[in-house]
Amino acid sequence: MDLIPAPIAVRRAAPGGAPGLSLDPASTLAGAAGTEDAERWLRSVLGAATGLALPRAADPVLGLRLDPALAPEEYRLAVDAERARITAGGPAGAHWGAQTLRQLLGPDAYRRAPLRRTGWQLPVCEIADAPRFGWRGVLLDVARHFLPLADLLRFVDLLAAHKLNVLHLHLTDDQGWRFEVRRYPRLTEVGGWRERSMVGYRTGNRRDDRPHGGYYTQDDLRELVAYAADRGITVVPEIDLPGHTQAAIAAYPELGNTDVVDTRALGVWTDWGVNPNVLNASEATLAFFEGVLEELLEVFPSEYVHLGGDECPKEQWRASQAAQTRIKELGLADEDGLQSWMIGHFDSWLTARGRRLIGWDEILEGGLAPRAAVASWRGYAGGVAAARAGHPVVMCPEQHVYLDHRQSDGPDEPVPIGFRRSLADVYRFEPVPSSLDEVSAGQVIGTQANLWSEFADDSRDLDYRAFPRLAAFAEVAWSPLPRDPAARDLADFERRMRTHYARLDAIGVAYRPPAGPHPWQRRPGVAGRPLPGPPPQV
Ligand code: TNX
Repeated sequence: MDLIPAPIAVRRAAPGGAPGLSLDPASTLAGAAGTEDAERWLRSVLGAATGLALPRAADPVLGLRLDPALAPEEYRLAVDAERARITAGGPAGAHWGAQTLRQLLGPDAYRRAPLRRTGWQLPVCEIADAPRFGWRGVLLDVARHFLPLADLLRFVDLLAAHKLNVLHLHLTDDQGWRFEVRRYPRLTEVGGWRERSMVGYRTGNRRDDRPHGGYYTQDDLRELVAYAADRGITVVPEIDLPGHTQAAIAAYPELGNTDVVDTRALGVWTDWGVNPNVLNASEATLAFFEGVLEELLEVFPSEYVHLGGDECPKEQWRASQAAQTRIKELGLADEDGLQSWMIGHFDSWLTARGRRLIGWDEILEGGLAPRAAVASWRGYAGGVAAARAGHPVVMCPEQHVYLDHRQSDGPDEPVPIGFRRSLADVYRFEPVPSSLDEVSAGQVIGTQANLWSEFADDSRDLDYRAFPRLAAFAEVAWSPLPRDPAARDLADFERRMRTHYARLDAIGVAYRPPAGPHPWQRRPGVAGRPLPGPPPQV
């Protein structure tokens, strides 16, 4: 069956016993109340792959229903020689059950037109399944390189196929602003485009002369949110502040530290790295971003809203008379206090609107806002501190689950950066460090793999960096693996991966082959970043 991610429990009929359930033109499909989205999805993907119409019927061959005794994402799948039944706690669970059913039909079930009309068979089995974590996320950086909506929708399908349920969309950064804000049109008119891009790591000192950019209209993003929701996925938007904001400052120079730099001379940044041009902390700037967030909340219904908070150099605030006056007026200790105060402002602002702020672990510096959740990226330490203080935590340490980082230190790896993490390394990633006691461990609501895009400039590049490692990550986030990485059955995972590669082939995913990149996946002559030391252990 080679299911990925592995379910909690599988019972199979003895080999040579039951013949399995065959699907043919007489097969029917119907979902009871609450499973409509999963039913529609299953009919559309299986219909495309098999050519079967799968009409509704009172007593269908393939049936879906809800059972309130199960948790919302929990499902059971039972197949006998006559029918298959998916029973789930909620709509998302019904979708995960339907995804498992598709895996059971074999790799050809991932194609979008039938290779054959017969021979579609499900093995007789009983599966009981539910996720380990409620937040099984992937960050996509659509700011450094814009990803067209069609590619983004395809990526949602890939997440759903791996039972991942959060798409964290990094919508703004120094190099581009991708979210249409109707009251501030310059954010996308000016902030959505840059003149050129750095090619590869900065030491290579290479640039192209090709303008780059793009943005999503609010309707584009409403479509994305609905498409994801149909598949059990929540889109969590990120507006990064107060650092990583040069694109916004280029559009509206009054947002920057105008008493320190001539912000009117700033364009959208064309380099990669950490940028000194950050927001000022005036009332007007807070009000501006409240305006941005008002429109953001209308598009994204997610409970969590990510406000960044990472990598905000404080030099300009140290040099700015206005910032220093603000620090004194507010009775703050220093510049870290000022950033913490800004994040705290939006923490209350979001709370008052029934939402919740999540930020990168730098938001701990200068004091963590009362309701904020922390995405721990610089390692486990920020997440551990936040969990002990009773805050929700998403573990995404860059040493382990940054999928923009190199998969090997071989000479052919395209634009290699960061830590070296192979498929096996990601399989051994443990989101909950053993230093946390049981209560604090309960604050770890989940885990996330982050896919930054400075060095991945299109969908195929993203595929290469994300896969196959995202399959291992999905199993870490979903399956009840031993917490001790050494106790995990890597050989079994690798065996199941053989079938999974065939699924990825059928979808058309440009993954990194186990033996190394195809010639067309290499980027000879484009500089990467030298390998740092080995990652710290849990
Ligand atoms: C650090 S992760 C960043 C990103 C970069 C990434 C590259 C984080 C919160 N900040 O801005 O894209 O490294 O791996």
